[in-house]
Amino acid sequence: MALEQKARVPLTALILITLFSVLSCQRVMVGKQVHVSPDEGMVYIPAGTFLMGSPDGQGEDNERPQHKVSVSGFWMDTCEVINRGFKEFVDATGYVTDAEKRGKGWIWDDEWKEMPGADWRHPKGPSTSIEALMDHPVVQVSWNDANAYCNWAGKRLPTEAEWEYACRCGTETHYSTGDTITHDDANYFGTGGIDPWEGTSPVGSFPANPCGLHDIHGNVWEWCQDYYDDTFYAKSVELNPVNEVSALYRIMRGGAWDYCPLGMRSAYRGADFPFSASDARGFRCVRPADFQ
Ligand SMILES: [Ca+2]
Repeated sequence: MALEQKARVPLTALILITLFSVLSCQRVMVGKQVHVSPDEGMVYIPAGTFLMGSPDGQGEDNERPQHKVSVSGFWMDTCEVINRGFKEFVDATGYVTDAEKRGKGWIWDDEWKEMPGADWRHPKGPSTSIEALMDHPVVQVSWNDANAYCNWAGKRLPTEAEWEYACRCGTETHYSTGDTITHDDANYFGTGGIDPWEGTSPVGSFPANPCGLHDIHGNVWEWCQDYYDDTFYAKSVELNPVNEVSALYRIMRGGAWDYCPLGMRSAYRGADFPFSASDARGFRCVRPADFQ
C-alpha cells in the first residue's frame, strides 16, 4: 500500500506498484442506442484492434512499447459494481471479504492508513456505513473478492487489454475525452464542475465514454484479471493477451476519487496485492460474447 501512497504524487509514479446498474445508467444507454444485454446494465463491446499502451516518449515505462492488440467481442458492465449488488452477493453466499478476515482495510484520510474494522460495509472504519451509499461503487474489496463476485454473477473480471480497449473505445488520446479531463467528466481528487464529491460518487453521475461506460476514468480503481508484469507489453501475444504468469500483484485500472488525473489515463497501469483492499478500489465485470 505504501506503493499506492507514493503513486498519489503524479510525477513519482515509476509504476503504480504503486448488477447491477442503477437506473441512470440504463437511461443513458437507451439514449445512446447502444446494445443492451438481456441482463440489464451491460454493453456490448465489439471485437476490434487497437494500439495498447503509450507511444515512445509518453506515459510511464511500463506502458511501453505501444503495441497492436486484437480483442474478441464481449459484454461489459456499464457501471462499477455498487454496494447494493455486492450485498446481494454476500446475502446469497455468506461470502466473507479479505478485509473482514484481516480485520482492517486501507483508507485515505489526508494520508494512507490501515484502519481496523474498515471493510465493505464500513468503508472508512467501524463508525461508517454504506446505508446512504447503496448506489456508490463497493469499496474495500480485494482482487480475490472482486473475482468471487464476478464468478457468482456468471461473469469474470476484464483482462487488462479488454479494459483498455473498452476505455479507449477508438480513441488514441490520453483519455477517452481527449488529451485532457475535467471534473465535468470524472470524479477524481478534489471537486469542481459537476464533481462535488470528496469520496466516491453514485455510479453513472458523469457522462459515459463513447462505448457507454460510466466512471471508466475515476471514481474507483477497477481490478483486472491479469497478474502485473512491468515488461509484459514487450512479450504479449496480439490476440486477447492476458498475463497469467503468477506474480505478486494484480492489475487495477482507471484511477479513483483520491487520485490525480495522471492515474486516470487510458494507458495508466496500477497494481497491488490481490488481498489488499482500500476505500478507493472497486471493479466491474465482463462476460464473453458467446456466453449463454
Ligand atoms: Ca471528486
